[in-house]
Amino acid sequence: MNMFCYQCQEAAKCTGCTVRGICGKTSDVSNLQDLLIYVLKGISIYSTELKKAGVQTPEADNFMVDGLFSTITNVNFGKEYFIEKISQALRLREQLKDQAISANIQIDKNLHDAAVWTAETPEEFEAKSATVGILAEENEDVRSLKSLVLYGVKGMAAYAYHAHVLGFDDQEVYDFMHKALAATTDSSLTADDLLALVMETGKFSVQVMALLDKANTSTYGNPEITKVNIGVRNNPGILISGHDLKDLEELLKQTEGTGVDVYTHGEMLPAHYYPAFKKYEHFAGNYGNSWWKQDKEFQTFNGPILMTTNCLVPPKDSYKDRLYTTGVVGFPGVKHIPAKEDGTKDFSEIIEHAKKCAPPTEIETGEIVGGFAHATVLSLADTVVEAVKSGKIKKFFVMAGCDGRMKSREYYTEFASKLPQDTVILTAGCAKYRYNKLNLGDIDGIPRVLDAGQCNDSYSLAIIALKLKEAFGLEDLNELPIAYNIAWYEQKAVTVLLALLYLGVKNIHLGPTLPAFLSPNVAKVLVEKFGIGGISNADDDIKMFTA
Ligand code: FSO
Ligand code: SF4
Repeated sequence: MNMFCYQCQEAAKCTGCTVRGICGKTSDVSNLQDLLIYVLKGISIYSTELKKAGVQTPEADNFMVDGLFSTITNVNFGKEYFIEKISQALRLREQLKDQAISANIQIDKNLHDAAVWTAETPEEFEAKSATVGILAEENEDVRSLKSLVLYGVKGMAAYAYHAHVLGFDDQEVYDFMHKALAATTDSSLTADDLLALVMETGKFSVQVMALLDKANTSTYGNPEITKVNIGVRNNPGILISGHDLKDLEELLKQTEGTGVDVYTHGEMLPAHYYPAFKKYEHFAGNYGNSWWKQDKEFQTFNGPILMTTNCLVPPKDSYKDRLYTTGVVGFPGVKHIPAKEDGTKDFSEIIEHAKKCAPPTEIETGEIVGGFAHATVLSLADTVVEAVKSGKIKKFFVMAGCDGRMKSREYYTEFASKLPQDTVILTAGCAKYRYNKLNLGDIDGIPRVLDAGQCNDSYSLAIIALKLKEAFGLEDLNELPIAYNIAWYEQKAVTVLLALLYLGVKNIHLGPTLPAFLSPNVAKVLVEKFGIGGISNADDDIKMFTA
């Protein structure tokens, strides 16, 4: 075994990637990611102690967020990147240790190795990296619970990162993330303690999603119902993908008046719903589909592509020289646009590059409709409640989450198209591309697919459910006519799942496969306590959900 990673839905054989990632991550990078997480745990041990003594650690907070985010699936594939990050992490950890000593904080003599191990050379890093992955935890249930916490915290880091770049921070969230990382080094914790920590991760997942929602809506306005063009224009264009709205804002400003259009790809589609971006004439539309189709769609786009976050796929030579990364994203040999001292970015190189390229090749035409985040849906609440009371809407299906390349995900297209006409799909995340072009019609003007936005906006779906509970005067969320059939892929989906569990949502179905990191015992607890289930086939599942 060269590596071990089982953090995403595409884990090899539904157990884990051991030679090379299905995602394209090499074994040395996978191991170095494990080592970075390991040193981050050491940082969190000191940071948590400092915080207990009333000393805040802002540098460690930001470093932890960036570090965790960079290890999420399809974010960063760079060996050099992780070697540099580990060096920085070791230096930061020593600074925190010195800070703790000078603040007279009593440091445990038997500190975990993550807080004391040190090295300097890449060779030493590589040697250590092969020993610190998740398999170092021998008990499979403990390993499973710690994985749930770690992956939940990784997803939280992505949300916290996006909020932070917009100037929104929540100290409680950072404190919890450190506490959770430090706790995963504590061998005295029982399975019950860890289960409690999993639930607490859900609590702070809700909190960080609320923070990001506030950051996005107070910076860019509440998403509005919007028709997005999926065809192309005749100018050269830049394609922006990933989830970072701040990057998009800067790109739109810098491209204004240059004759270069800006198109969204994948998870950037919902940016069109924000009032702040509608004023840009050259914000041309959405090109293509979800992340895994980028190997074909980046090719036919013809112009440069800016990847702001996941999901990056190892690029093909046919467009690699047109690909740019920014933020925590990276791939060896791909040009990276760093942030300047003041946090802004200079995209002029991409803009000049675009001017030399042909306009995008048209791959489809038409429009898709979205913008049904909580403010819009709640403004339609009376119509929605009336439609439910009159029986025109029998059931809502939350089909949020991620898309992926597995053939078994065709299930979601079939499921959506076979759902009875008196049902409405609530979606968010790139999972929507499996059914957002099916023209499923509407019910009294309410589209049958309501897109709340990015996976980051799944929070909206929780708010909608909570408000509907209120509107119907119900005691329990689970009495609502809402079923949850969620497609997952990477670690942000774990965060969303834990948030829903924390809010008390039961009977969530997860697919296309259950996480490889759920041990049989942990899966049993999730089934018994929360009614978590998998999927079978579209016909039987529709019968089961509508029974
Ligand atoms: Fe998709 Fe990728 Fe948004 Fe994920 S683009 S899969 S959950 O990283 O982030 O929905
Ligand atoms: Fe495998 Fe997923 Fe890990 Fe990549 S992120 S190595 S595909 S489990």
